[in-house]
Amino acid sequence: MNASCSSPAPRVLRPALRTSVLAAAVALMVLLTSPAPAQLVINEILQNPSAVDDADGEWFELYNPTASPVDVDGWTVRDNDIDSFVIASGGPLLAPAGGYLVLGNNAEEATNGGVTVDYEYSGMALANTSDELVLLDAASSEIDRVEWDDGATFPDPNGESMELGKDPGLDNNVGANWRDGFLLFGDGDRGTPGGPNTCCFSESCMYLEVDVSTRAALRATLHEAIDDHVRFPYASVWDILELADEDPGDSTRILDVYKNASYPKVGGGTGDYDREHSWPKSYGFPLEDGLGELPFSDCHHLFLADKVYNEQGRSNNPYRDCTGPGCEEWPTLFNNGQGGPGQSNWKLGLGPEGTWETWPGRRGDVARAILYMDLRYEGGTHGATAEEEPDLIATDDPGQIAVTGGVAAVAYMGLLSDLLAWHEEDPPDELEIWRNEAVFSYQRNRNPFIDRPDWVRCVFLEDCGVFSDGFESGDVTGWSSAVP
Ligand SMILES: [Ca+2]
Ligand SMILES: [Ca+2]
Ligand SMILES: [Ca+2]
Ligand SMILES: [Ca+2]
Repeated sequence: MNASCSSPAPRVLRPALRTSVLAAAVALMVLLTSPAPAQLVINEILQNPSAVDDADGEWFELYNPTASPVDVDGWTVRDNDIDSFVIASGGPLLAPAGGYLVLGNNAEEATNGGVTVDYEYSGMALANTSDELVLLDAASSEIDRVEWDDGATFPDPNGESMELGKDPGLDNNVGANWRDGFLLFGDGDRGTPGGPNTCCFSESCMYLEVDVSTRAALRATLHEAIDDHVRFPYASVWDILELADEDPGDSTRILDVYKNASYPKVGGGTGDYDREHSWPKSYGFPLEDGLGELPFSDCHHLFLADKVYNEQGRSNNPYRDCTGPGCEEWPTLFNNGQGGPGQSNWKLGLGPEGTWETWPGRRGDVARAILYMDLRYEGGTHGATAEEEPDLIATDDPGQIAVTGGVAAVAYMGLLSDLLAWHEEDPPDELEIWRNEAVFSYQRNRNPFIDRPDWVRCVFLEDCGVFSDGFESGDVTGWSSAVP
């Protein structure tokens, strides 16, 4: 599976280079974008099914990006040599406005791998190496074409479809704009026949289907936008975290979350730092392997942390302001323009009754990580692994926070009010934006509260007034003030 949807890779997105690189990326996107939108787009192709024979399970999906339905009755599909068929549906066959049509070589769901086919064709085989799909309208005008190339630039999967990226206007002649299908369908192959594709290359694409009309709609659609991320086994997340937590001053080093110490990258658990679960794994998902691994290895809440600060300092104390006598100081170092005297972590007690007040420079980071976990995990199952997911809830009630002996269906962390205050006190900066991009490039999902800090007020405080950029009225200009 090609897990990365982010382009270009974040390692070239150092903040100093960000503006010029993003400008180049925008220019590249323009080059990759069709000059005029086609009426229909060849959007997904399963040329090589695994669950059933190719003779039963090949299909391709057409997407209608326009605001009107398109009738494809009488249209022709062919390749560059002899394969060809005319769509003869005995009446209108409509690709709905903003919707999809699936054409397959077998419409019988019991034998075609479990895909719902809108039109069954014959006279066309989709080669697993190199082949073409050419779509002609009833007047024989070419509407769209895709030519795949045996893996040279297009994905070359087996048992997974090829999906065009979801970003609007992507040129489907460019192999790099395609990705392997990811979500399970039917009898176990992967793809999204008849529905939206899964891969977003850009931040704005991630939130295209977010509905900000009500708080409930925002929460539900934001959850959908970040759900079903690409899971990496816990043993493999060192690479992701060493990129995400890279020291901005030195790409051979990492910056730890609690001590603000800079350490040389060592690539896997033998150095001065380890992997901190900002949502402690003992609260809901203590198992490293198999059941419960999904939040366990979710890099949006994992931070590289000084081992002593992680294990003897923070431990599994909930996040909250440390007040009253007895708070123990855990100082920070000055690095990356912050930390040092007067910017300390504070600790009191141990376990669910305990307290860990994260230092001012990173308290917003950990707050947004916990808020992400609350939104990302809502129960149900993962769309690509079928693994059960917990419902994680950020709470203000310390009595709800408890060590769970195994994987819990519902688990709590807090304290919500302090996290919301920390979010306001320490808004996203370059360090955290970098981290979000790095994790996105692997997991295919983002922390929306880094991209859109104002959504926190609506989701968690029921304060859904006018957003600063007017997005709720449909205006996406100036989107994400946090990203240049
Ligand atoms: Ca085939
Ligand atoms: Ca699809
Ligand atoms: Ca911060
Ligand atoms: Ca939840």
